[in-house]
Amino acid sequence: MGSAQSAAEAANSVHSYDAVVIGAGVSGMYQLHRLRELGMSALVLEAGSGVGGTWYWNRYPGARFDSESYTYGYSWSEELLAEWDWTERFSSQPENLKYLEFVADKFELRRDMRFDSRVTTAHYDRAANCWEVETDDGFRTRSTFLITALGPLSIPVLPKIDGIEDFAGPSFHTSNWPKEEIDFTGKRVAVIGTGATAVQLIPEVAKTAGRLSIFQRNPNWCAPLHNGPIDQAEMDDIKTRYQEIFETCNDTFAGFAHVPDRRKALEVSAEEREELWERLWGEPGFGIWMANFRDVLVNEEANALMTEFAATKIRDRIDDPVLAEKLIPTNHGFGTRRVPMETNYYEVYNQPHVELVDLNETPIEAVTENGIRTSDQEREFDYIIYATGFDAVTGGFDRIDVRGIDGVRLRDVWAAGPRTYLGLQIAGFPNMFTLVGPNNAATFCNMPRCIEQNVDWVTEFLRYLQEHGLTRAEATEEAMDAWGEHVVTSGDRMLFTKVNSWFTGVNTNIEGHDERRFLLYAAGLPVYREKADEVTANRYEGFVLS
Ligand code: NA7
Repeated sequence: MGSAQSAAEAANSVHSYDAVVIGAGVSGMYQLHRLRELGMSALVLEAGSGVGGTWYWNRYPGARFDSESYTYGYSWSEELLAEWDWTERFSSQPENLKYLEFVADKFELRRDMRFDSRVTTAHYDRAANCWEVETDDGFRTRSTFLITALGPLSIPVLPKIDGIEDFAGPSFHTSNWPKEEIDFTGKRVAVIGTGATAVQLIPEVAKTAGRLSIFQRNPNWCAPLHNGPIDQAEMDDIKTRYQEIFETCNDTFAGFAHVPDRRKALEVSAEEREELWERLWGEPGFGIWMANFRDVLVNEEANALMTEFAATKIRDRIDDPVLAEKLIPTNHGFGTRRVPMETNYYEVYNQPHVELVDLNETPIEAVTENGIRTSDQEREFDYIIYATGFDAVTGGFDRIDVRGIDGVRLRDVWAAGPRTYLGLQIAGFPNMFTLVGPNNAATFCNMPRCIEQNVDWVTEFLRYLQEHGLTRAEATEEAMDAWGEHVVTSGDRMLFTKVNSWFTGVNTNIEGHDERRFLLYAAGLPVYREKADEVTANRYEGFVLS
């Protein structure tokens, strides 16, 4: 075939839309729904074979919400709220995926979605004012607007360990968990990592595994989830209170239903501290993190007291005192990294078939054909599970060749850390909107609450452009600088900005990710919303529109 002919064929096969959305998770699904309201033609490109994003990929046993289920669902359809019943306070992955599939069916979302389509390139064509997007199977689109809904934790990362590919048995990252059920009965299983994912997974695997070895580099401060069923009477009651529930969430720092205590730990008596902490420790969900005294996450002294309380709780549950100390973090205070929520996590370590391998004492030297070799011995395994986390927040962007005006690469613009305006737009990349982008409140949030804010804001912006006959919107460098400054100054007081974790972009498994970069937004949802609404009220100040 001549090259002229193939070029012509390729050009013919470019599909045109008003907007292309990348990702069919919680954000992409809602964004599509709202684009239709604007009368825009839109297509969602999704790497997976179905909708659901996080809940499509993370199928490991034990995967569930840490948000109360009824605070996680979409709030924008009365009908949907009336029709869907949650069966557990913290719903499990299969039910969450079923919910999102139910939404996709109900609003016929799939007809404007293309699955098994991993986007590889997104280039802005200045002359035509459009985005050209290509997927890994050569499908090409052109659209005026590009909306990324990539998810902040969608790029799983394997550890940098020699010999990973040498292991002869099955091994996988928790986020690439196979669709078929795995029977661990009597099997020798290794889990590497002890973050929020591992803490959900480990008690489930321990139920049937013959031997379970947990490879821990650093322990985390885990708190009890206290999950339980929601019966019909309670669900009926929740339905009458939805409006109030969502209002509460939208008024809190991170979109949860847990309202912070107005007092400071350092200003009350030891008895009053103990009283609140005991109560929150006994209550379901993130209350112990989000409804704590208001100085616990910002003042080191207050944090140290809370940290000691949490340490006592761990010691109480571990039979072997030496082992208990290994499970108590010493490199960060309570709540300064993501608090994993647990169900019988600590009790697992009291069981004879479970072993903690402390990698500070005996580091991993290599994965071998039969198992894992640490500095003291080689253990054989039937399965190796990597619960080693993600290339957080910017990872999804880095995997796509995104180029703006004059072919400038987003990767280069963000080389020293992400720069955005409102976490939603970037100078030099006109008409590209980044839902749950870096430095956006949605990165540290009960996700759907912030996602709805993001999507609604972008939708209203697009409506404004439509109504004013405008087709191009681009943040200015100055607006981006000012936002960056606000992100840093408002985040500075939070203790979690001083700790290495995915919040601060530190990942020893990724080249160049050893310095802290601030990926989140730490002034909270209400401040974020106010700032975003101000921009709207001031006719999109900080953007150049044409
Ligand atoms: P996290 O929270 O990033 O945890 C990853 C875990 O894997 C953590 O314990 C890491 O230890 C460990 N890890 C990473 N690399 C290695 C190597 N090379 N060797 C040993 N151990 C390693 O990811 P999760 O999936 O648990 O949770 C992510 C989010 O998903 C969570 O915050 C929720 O919002 C949902 P480290 O502490 O770095 O020493």
